[in-house]
Amino acid sequence: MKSPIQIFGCICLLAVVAACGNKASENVEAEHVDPSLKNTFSYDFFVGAAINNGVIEEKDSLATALLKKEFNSITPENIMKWMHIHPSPDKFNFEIADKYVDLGKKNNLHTVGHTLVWHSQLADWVTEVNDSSAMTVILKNHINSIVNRYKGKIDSWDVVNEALNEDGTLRESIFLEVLGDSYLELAFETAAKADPDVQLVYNDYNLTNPEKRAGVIRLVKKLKEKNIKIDAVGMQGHWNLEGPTLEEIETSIIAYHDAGVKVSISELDITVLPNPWDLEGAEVSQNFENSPSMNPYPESLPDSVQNILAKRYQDIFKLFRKHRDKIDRVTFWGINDGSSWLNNWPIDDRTNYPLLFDRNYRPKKAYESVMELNK
Ligand code: 9MR
Repeated sequence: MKSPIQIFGCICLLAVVAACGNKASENVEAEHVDPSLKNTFSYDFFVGAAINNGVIEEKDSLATALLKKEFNSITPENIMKWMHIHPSPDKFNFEIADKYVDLGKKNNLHTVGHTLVWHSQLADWVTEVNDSSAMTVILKNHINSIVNRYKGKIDSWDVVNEALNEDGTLRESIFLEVLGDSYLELAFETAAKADPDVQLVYNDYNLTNPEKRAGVIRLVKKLKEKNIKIDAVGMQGHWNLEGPTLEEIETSIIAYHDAGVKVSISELDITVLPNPWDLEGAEVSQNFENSPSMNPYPESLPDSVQNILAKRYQDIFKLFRKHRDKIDRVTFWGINDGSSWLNNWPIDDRTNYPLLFDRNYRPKKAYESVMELNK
């Protein structure tokens, strides 16, 4: 026999369940899903991580475990760059790239290719080419060979990387020098022909700066006018605690979307260290001297800074969610602080804390603050 209080309780519970309808069942379902970044944003966008050789070859078991639990997209941090994958005219190194793609398929991860055409980490032999027909053949062969090999397995290609200067003009590079600005069209056209179904991305840093943003939009419009496929702009997102502002990020997301492409946040990390000469962006050729004032947290990050980082990440993810119709992917540039490139750039051998997981692969306050958006 149930007491009157129990009966009253049951009636109330039934009433609440009936009133909540689907929401109640959604909540029950949510309880059975492991809390993770990918589940928190499963209705919004993919959440990815750039991975290095240790993860690709599954030698870093803690990183692999985090990858499988938290993320549903991967980007190869270095192994598909020209100097690694195509080191001499007739030699392609596909072994590790094959492992990367297999890891993605085996674990049902949205798999990104990075990057087909870039002035940096280029093979030396390409910089010696000075004839435009030879360069056309080389560029087409490079793109065709790689895109074809991974057709149907790579979901998104960074076709051209960092082709613009800060003022929105085209950056000096061997490709620009030998082929003129049509090299971008050639690259996108060739990639689209090799795999008509793969997403094609233009990827760059500082894409919240108005002049550079205008340059990207000119590029997108030019390709579209010529009926050349481009699907997304990759805003890298190498940011710091103060900048770019949320307004600058939002204006840019909207501007790229209005130009008719998706936005991928392709290389997100937030440096907490001082910036020599207030350097912005991710120009890899810049490097500066180390000193104690430039490396203020060699042992651990003070709570006060953890909190600022946590708030910054939460604000940014709130903004990303607000624009979920425009953003298809948010990829962190690394899995945990220990493996971030920002420990060695723009000054060698510092201790930086730019990601959501610490050096022991444990979630930081910044992780919790992003996960709070689950509620
Ligand atoms: O994270 C990458 C680092 O390990 C390499 O040394 C560096 C060399 O160029 O490239 C880093 O990744 C870059 C990415 O490919 C393109 N955008 C800027 C990234 C950070 O430099």
